Amino acid sequence: MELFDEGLHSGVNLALSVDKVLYREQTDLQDLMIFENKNFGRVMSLDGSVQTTEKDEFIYHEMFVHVPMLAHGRARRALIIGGGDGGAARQLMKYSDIAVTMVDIDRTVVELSKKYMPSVSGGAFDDPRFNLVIADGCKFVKETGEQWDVIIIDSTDPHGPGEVLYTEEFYSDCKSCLTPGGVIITQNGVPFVQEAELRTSYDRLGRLFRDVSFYLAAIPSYVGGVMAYGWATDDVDLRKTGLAELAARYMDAGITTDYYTPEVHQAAFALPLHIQKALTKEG
Ligand code: AG3
Repeated sequence: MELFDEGLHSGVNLALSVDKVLYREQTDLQDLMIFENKNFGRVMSLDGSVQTTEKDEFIYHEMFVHVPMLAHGRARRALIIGGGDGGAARQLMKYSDIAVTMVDIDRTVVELSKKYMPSVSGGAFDDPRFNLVIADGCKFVKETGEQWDVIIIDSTDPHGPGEVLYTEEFYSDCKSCLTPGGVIITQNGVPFVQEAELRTSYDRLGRLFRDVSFYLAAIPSYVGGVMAYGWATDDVDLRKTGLAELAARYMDAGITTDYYTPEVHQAAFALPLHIQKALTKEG
């Protein structure tokens, strides 16, 4: 039996059985593979790291999208950087009054996800409220004069092509693309095995925004424990949005979810002590 052996983190590997290879190619930009696994369904990997699986993508994408959307409460424009599988876009489309721009560097990822994992994007790519831009996200945020209420940085880990999406310059350019009171969410890895990356993001975002924190969710196919989403905004009240208010907004939005609840939203911001300590540790 063929094994997919992730090796993203040194010293701990995720091994998945490859029940069937559906696609494998070195694109101009990255090494892309789609295969079937009996627990996760179809799995997409880029440069040897799991990006999305059919079975657990809802956890990752619901928490990426509904936490900022419902904390913000009046977001009408959302920007996704990366996110080529369309999972974040699908969650955003659950809001009736939304316009979404997604900027991904690799058109192949978008096309293959649509073909082999259609449930992930769930028609979002064909929605009139969705606008796809194939471009370098760094360049895009530097040059666009437009602004968004919620910016979701759905990137790969900070190695290879994704690394630039973790720099202070990029975060600062994103900040210029935020409407007042807007919020940026980042994919920040699994703190237990990527503690240094957590701290780096905390420092970089902390120099730019009044309120910087993280929230957590366990994504079964991201090995090593819970993963952290970065949270950055100048509106210090957003993170404190109360449970009753979140519940009212969730009801009003009329969306359905399988992981997200207002209670999970609030609880996700409670950081275990070892993570809090990691954030204040000296460089
Ligand atoms: N975004 C997250 C990739 C994380 C990979 N990390 C890992 N395997 N531990 C990819 C795009 C999902 N929409």
